[in-house]
Amino acid sequence: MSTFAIAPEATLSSTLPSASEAVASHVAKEARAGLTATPKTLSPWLFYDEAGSALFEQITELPEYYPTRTERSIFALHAPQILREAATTVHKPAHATRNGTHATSNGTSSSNGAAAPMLTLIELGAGTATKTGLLLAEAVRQQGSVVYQPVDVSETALAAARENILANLPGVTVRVQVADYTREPLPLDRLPNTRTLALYIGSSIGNFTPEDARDVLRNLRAQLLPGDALLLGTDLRPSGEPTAHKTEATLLAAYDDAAGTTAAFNLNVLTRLNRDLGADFHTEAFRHKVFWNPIESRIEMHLESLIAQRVHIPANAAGPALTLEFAPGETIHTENSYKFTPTTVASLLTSASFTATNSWQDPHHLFAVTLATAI
Ligand code: AVI
Repeated sequence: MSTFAIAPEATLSSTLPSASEAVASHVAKEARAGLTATPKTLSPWLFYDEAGSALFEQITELPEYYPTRTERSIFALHAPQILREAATTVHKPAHATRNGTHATSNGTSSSNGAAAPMLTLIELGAGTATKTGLLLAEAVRQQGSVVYQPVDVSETALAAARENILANLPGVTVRVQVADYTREPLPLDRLPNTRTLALYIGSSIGNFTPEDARDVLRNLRAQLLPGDALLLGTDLRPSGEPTAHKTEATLLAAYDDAAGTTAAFNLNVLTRLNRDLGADFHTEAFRHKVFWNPIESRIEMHLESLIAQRVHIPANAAGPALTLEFAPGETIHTENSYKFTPTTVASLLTSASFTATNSWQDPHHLFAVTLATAI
């Protein structure tokens, strides 16, 4: 699986390479593997150096990029119900009925009179946790306090998250964890009568192939107990109905905005390779290219070579010097952003031993937030 991770700084000792050396070697390996493949690819985690992370923050504010604000609007409207259901939904496992067939029961609320468990929130790929404030504030309102465990590979983003939450959200205890959530274990703080609610929001799951997305959710599921909950944010596929608000054009605009911010974000990966690996990409000889792939149900981002050209990468720890040949029109495939239907979300969840219990969409069916139970 290609991951979005670097070795966490916290685990490095003086006998091991420094964090920046570890990142550089990871970048070198990824670039070598991707750029010598046919067709050429680069892993999307390479976008997120300092400049790329700042550009992504700008993307989330663009008028065309609806996912961030739409997901936030769903939380603004439904956070009370989402958290109540996450704390109280009881999943009855599959059982034999009288006539011998199997049945499952989803989304029935606890009615045995026992106090609802307290929720502990864990967030995968939390970054600076700007998306999470509404949910945390509601958890404090319902429970009086909440333990929040943001997980991310970036120690600096987590430090910012902790500072921001401590300053603005009294009642939240923050326990940061520097880790690659795609494959590392996620030690959870478990107190009596608590239930874990894992947050995987922002449609980050959409940047994985279906197989890798399943593996990410399976890694999470392995850390949870039956009855724990997952809140998953997914961008929706246009329905294709003639009256639908969301069309292919909505998607293309979101990934090819008029201000050129997404183009700059995409091209920045070449600047990163020039800086980190001493490569000699001429960024002006490439262009940002986006298309909708309806078969795979994904937006694809590419960097298209405008001319026949050669690019050099000097020898490094990952291997000898490379000369890359580009034909005019040849592309480097830099990102997939998968778009879902309620059915594909439900089957992804099932493949990782979760069952969807409820979901919320905005009125224009741009985005979905799905609550699921670990089974
Ligand atoms: C981080 N991820 C969910 C974004 C997306 O929409 O796939 C990354 C992005 N790429 C271009 N614009 C935004």
